[in-house]
Amino acid sequence: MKTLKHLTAALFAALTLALPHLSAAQDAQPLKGVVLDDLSGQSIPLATIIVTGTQYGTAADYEGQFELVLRPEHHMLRISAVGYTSRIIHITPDMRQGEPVTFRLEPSVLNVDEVVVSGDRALVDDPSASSHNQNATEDLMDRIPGADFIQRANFAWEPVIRGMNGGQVGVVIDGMKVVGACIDRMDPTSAYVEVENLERLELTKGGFDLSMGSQIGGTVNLMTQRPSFDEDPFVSTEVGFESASMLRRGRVVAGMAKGKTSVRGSWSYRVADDFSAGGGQSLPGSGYEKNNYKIDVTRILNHAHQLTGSFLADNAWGVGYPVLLMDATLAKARISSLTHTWERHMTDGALGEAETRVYYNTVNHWMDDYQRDVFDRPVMRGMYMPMYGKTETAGLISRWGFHFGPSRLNLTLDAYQTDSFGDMWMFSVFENIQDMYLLNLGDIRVRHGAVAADWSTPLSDNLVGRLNVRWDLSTRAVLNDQAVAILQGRWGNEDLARTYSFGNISASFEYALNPITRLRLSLANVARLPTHVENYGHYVYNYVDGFFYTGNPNLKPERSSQMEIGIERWTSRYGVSASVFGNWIRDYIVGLSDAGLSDNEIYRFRVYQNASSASLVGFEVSAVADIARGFSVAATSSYTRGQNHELDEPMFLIPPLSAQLSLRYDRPTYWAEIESRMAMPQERIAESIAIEDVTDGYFIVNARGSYQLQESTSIRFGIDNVFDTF
Ligand SMILES: [Cu+2]
Repeated sequence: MKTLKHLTAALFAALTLALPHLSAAQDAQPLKGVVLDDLSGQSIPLATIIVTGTQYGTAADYEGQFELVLRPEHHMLRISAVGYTSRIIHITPDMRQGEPVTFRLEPSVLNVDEVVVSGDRALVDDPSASSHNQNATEDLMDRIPGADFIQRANFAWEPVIRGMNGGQVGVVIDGMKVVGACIDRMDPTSAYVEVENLERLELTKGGFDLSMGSQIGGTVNLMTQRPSFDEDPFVSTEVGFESASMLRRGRVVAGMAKGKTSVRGSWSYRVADDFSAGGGQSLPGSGYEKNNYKIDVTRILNHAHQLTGSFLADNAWGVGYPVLLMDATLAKARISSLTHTWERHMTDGALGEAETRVYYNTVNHWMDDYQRDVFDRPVMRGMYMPMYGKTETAGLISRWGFHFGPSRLNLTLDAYQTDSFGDMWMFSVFENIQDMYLLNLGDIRVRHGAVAADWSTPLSDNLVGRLNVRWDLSTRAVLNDQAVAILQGRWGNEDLARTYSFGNISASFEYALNPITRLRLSLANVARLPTHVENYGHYVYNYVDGFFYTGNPNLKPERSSQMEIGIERWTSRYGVSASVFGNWIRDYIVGLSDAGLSDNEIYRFRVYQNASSASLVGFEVSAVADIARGFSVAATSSYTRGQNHELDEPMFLIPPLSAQLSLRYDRPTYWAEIESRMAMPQERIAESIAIEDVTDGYFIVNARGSYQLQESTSIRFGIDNVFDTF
């Protein structure tokens, strides 16, 4: 019985079928190429070359050379390498005649973690590359040192980057803002995207990249798949099972191209029961059910112009949130966009590429506690509280890339408007207590416009500089009269509308000590805006501290000065990368007790305020080495220490020191991996601002493998948490 329980806590398997596979061989002409550093002219070893939208590709050798067999028609290749900005390049027939073509990549200067979803064998040399169990979008970020999650349920985890979360971290989908509709943050933006929707994920730690938004903690950009013109009509299916929550899932992806039009569609479904946390302990009420579909149509207008229409729908229902007072009955997102891309071929002219996207999305969220025992809980006893939330966002994001000799300038225009609404009922189970209606977010309208410039240029033979500047203008107002009356009751009869205007700047320098070793220094002075809930929320229950929160229209933006020093060294046998960072936050937005309202045992109130300051310091280190033919070992570790100076105590929700170590064996048709993950106990806890507990450390072992049964069928399997540790 013990053994059976042990196994049911851990097994997973997935079977992928792809029919028919990419037939590259017909009338094939090989493309010969060499990948070089745009600034130094040195070859870049082990770059990855993938036909966009497919799993088909190759890797360059240590001299940067590669050969790829391609069909005669249209081709878009994505070339990427660790430490460089990926490039998508249009391959024309004349590039395939004879001489190797030179492809140049620019050093990213910033520390960007890129996780490629398709062609998962490609980036094995990057220790954070995710080639394992891709059940959900979270799995793609799981191995990146410095990235953690707040897990309130069995899915829809909220990303935490270097101890920063919520409004401090920007999560966008293809650069688009999608604002969660749950005031309890059950629905981070990443919850609305499934793995089969994605081509890759880019994660930047800290406030150094300002092209996606002004934030102080980091950016996650979920970049979705586009239709490809390089494949025969295809259908790919995958089914998976995971015993820890009896997860059953299925995916279908299909695509075809005809002439100048290409279509790609995907559909997936997942259902899970209660999750077993290890040690035979099941978490009651943690199941969920979800589906997702996406369709994209691309039309080539001429050799340089393309138009893509996209629609994504995501539905999750019956989602149990064991950590919260409530469960989500239904969470729906509808995301649509129209994108125009323009690309000049290779060399001539200053303007290299331009992309403009208009978008519109809605998120609806229903939650309640009808499944909970409301008689026996300390907060809101004897009260059912169904809640509803909705956001509607329309926006435009436009990027322009210019080349001036070896220098490069990217300009971004980012504008959007979001309307948010949230309300709740309180139905008492006792006859003598009246029902109550609460407006948590009374039609909050946020209008936001920003311009950003990103300039990189060589400063000497060995030194590259990158400068990011961004200016944001945001207006926000409460449109619902009832909500205006409530907030004016707390804040006085003044106008509640606010306008924020502020600038951000970051600079990075990368110094090549020698061709394989690079040092990086990044500096930033950036700010993030209060969220609409922090400005105008009313009676918002915060699960972290158990207080009800009132928004504060008078909040100042949270400002951060930060610095990061990094080193990277990549050779043919091993790679090492390490960073240390410091982050000083002023006007740190936290909940402090509300003088305007009195607490009692059941209802305790706080208001968002700017605390004086907080600071975070930490490090990340990762290394990978080829130890023998086919064998490689990878290790990562990260640590963050946060201190709230106003209260002179640790910041809350800071992850402990953690590490991973994995041994991998790779052959052309199969791979196997054994991985250990560990975390130290977290004893630095916030006791006055939150009610945190000391958490224990843990050590778990995972084993995984994949085997290609035939050309178009593969099976992936594994045991997570082999020793079934709680
Ligand atoms: Cu919710």
